[in-house]
Amino acid sequence: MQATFDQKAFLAALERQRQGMGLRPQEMTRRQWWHAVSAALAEQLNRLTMAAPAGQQRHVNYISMEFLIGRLTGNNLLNLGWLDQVGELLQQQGVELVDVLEQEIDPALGNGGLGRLAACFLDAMATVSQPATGYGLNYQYGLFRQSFCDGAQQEAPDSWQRDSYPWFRRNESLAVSVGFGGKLVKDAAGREQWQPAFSLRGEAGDLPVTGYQNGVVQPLRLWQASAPQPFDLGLFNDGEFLKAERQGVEAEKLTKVLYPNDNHQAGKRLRLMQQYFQCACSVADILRRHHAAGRKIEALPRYEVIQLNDTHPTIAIPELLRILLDEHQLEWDAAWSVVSRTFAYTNHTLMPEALECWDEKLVRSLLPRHFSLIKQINARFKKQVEQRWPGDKAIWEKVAVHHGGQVRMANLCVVSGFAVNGVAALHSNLVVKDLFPEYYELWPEKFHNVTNGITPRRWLKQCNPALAELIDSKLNVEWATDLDALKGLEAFADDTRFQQRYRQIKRANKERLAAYVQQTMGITLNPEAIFDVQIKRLHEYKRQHLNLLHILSLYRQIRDNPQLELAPRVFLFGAKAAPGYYLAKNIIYAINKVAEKINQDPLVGDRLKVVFIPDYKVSVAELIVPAADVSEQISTAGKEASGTGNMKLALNGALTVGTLDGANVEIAEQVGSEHLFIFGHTVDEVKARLRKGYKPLSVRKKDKHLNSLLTELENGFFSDGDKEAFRPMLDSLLNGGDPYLVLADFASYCDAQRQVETLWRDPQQWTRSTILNTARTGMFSADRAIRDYQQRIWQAKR
Ligand code: 26W
Repeated sequence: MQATFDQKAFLAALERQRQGMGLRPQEMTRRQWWHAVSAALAEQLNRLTMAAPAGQQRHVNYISMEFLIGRLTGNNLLNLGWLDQVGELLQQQGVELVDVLEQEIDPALGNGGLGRLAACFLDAMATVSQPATGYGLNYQYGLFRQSFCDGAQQEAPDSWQRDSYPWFRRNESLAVSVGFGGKLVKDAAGREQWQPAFSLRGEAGDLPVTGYQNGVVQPLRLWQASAPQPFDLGLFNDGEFLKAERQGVEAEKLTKVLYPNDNHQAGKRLRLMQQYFQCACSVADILRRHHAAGRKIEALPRYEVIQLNDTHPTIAIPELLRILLDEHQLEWDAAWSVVSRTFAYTNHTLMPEALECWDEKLVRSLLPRHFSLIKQINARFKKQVEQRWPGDKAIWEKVAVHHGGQVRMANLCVVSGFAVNGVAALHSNLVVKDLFPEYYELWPEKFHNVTNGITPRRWLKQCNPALAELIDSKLNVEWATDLDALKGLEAFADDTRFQQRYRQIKRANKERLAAYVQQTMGITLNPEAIFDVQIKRLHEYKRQHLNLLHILSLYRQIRDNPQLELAPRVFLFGAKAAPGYYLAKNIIYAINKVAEKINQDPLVGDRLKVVFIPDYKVSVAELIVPAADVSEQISTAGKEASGTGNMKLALNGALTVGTLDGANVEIAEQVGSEHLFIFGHTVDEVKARLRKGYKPLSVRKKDKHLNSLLTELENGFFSDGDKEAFRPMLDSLLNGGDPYLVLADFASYCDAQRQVETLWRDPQQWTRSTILNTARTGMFSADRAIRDYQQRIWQAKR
């Protein structure tokens, strides 16, 4: 049931907002309009807030350190079905809604894929009426803002102004107190009790998650740290004023900033504090709801499931155990039974440097009781392992939760949870075969695959309204909630008029992007060119430098043969590198320096353009995705768990150039391998090649063309004679063993790119393939992913 729009109430609320600003309508800036409209809408939502009906379903508590939600105002209007009405009301006041929506600063409370997935899943859970609460942190600074200075990445803090963000609904009564540090003491009965050294206060700010035109609104509850209130009078009176004051400072720091690392654990104390703070607040909140419903603590798993978005919230496991044992006085077996039926864990990466391990000294000093419980879990598990593999030390060393002075969070999740899943078919197989083979032997029933998905509301209807309308005109179904219905477009793949409309829409989207690039970067793009797009975090395994080598190859060919006929191509990049990831920043620098040279070389003309769009974020993705012709998904096979940009781009009619990695495999299965360009070593071939002793220098030696490209990077041709400019990147490729097989995949990649060029020259066939991509990517709806979670994990009979 769609929520009805109360025009009168909305206008009154808008008027109150305006009066609060003390301005006349014509005096208001567009930013002020955005604020007023959003606040007025938030007020309307608060009045009609309706959770999904509980029924028999377990309530899902989705805990994630990151929610990369993107702008909310436009998305909420779309989901509520109020876009047109609000647009008209504003027009009557001489204000354009699209301009107003552009004013919103992206809430960038995430790094990349994992955070964006969490946002898509909240949207889908509300849409399929899966009762759910998202739990995260309310960072004062989201992911840094990126700019380029002479081609090098510069970072600036992202002050997104959470304190005045109009969508927050703050609720004092939900505040939680969270302890840290201190020591363990024995109570009268000889049980261990935790005496924290100090505590912080967690305040809840809820953002509304709206289902698609079904009246459902559920909270994304973000915790913000503050000093315990009222001011700790006890300490004050004891003369420990300074200590109390220090707590205030710590509190300030705790939720100040999102760690900008993606796929790399730094092991910082403050990060562990963030993790525990978030988990303690969230578990307390879940239990508060459970008790308020008058339910017994032992019944928790019947009503609640806690889904851990990677291992970042793992500490919630010993936290729940602690509460059951120490506060509810349950015996171990009873407490363990509750815990081990409540938690499910999603793995999002196999990269060894991303698997979280915490130094036991850190855990013990910050969370002594939790550390003690982890040791007990470990000791009990050891008995099980000893029974299954008597005397096998090697296996124990692999599967232990606590070993060699480290606490391994992924192992804790697998041992304590009832389900573990990977995020694409290939990835889930590798989770079982390479990461957790012994656990799979012990508990095969715990392991699942749930292929990722994206919300078609934001990633088609909102970002590509013209295509959405074209689809509406052909399909008589609500495809936005039934994305498989896009199959109906297959019938139009060869229809000349439909093809023409599809091409026109792509063309208009490319013009819109070109205007943005012109305005923000002063670079003119030819919308006739192939828009070849690689948008994702910058990481060696994602191989933006492989893309770069291909660009260099085209440039070399043009200079060798100035008459060369090339389909004009614009290479577009969008990517942030973690500030401490030196090599990744060097790759950005290299792409920018090459871009400079190529873009100003008159010999090149319109044939090549290279553009690194600064400050890539959700709102920029919404511009790029509908404008892409080619989608670069070129990770080393086995390294990209799933990818979700690949899905967004395919759905919007870009053709994939990709390795057989992550969800690319399933995209190829769905759309048919003749409608994308697969290249490169497969997972097994990668393994075999590395086993045999891969020598990048011998690849270079055998390939004269590749050699000439590398030489030009080395000799300063692209860097005003600076021969050191790209040293880190070149060193890793040539002297560092090229661990991601960039050189090994180069030839095959160039082959695939030649096929792209060939198909592009046949516009009918190209368009046919793009239409089939849109028609056949329905399974990548986040709604399907959520239903898979329901069937396989959350609501499965045990
Ligand atoms: C502790 C540092 C750290 C930070 C973030 C380690 C790992 C991460 C994330 C798990 C990295 C990440 O975002 N992984 C991506 O998750 C997406 C959603 O499942 C997948 O589509 C991507 O393939 C995967 O790289």
